[in-house]
Amino acid sequence: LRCCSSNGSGEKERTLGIIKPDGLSGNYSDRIKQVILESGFNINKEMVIQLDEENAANFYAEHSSKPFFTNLIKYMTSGPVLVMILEKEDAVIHWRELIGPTDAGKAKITHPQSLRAMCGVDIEKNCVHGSDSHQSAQREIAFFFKEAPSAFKTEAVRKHDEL
Ligand code: IDP
Repeated sequence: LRCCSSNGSGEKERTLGIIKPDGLSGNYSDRIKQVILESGFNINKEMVIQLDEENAANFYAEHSSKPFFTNLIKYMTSGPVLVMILEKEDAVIHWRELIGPTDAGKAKITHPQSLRAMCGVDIEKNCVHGSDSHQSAQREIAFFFKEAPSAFKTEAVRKHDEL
């Protein structure tokens, strides 16, 4: 976890948010989206997709040598995810603040208002993802929405806006 770098410019920025399989299957999407909109983000695009092992491994390539990698891939492919482009001034840092710390169990104590405290369980099953820097956001948005969206098993795409 590298958290959080902001470009500090006060200009609109885009970040990538994901409601992970436990968040979707736990029916948290509507509550999460409500918090997103109430916090002043625009949801530019969203899609529900089922990641396969290759997709998930590529997305989390930076963690490929970590002991939790295999379980992380199982978790992220255990059901559909909802991927969103979120836009706001300094979106990266604001979205990281909203989701809270990686360990949802700890978040319940230290950041009880955070999304991970609301819908996550532990350090793995933390129900939401947020890009950790402006550079990561650009890579992750391209990963899902620009380069090869056809590489994903897309269940539903809703375009709110053009990129
Ligand atoms: P982040 O999602 O808060 O940026 P990262 O360190 O980038 O956290 O880890 C990516 C994801 O891998 C986490 O959101 C979580 O699902 C999982 N993860 C991170 N650390 C651990 C761990 O120590 N054990 C099990 N899973 C982990």
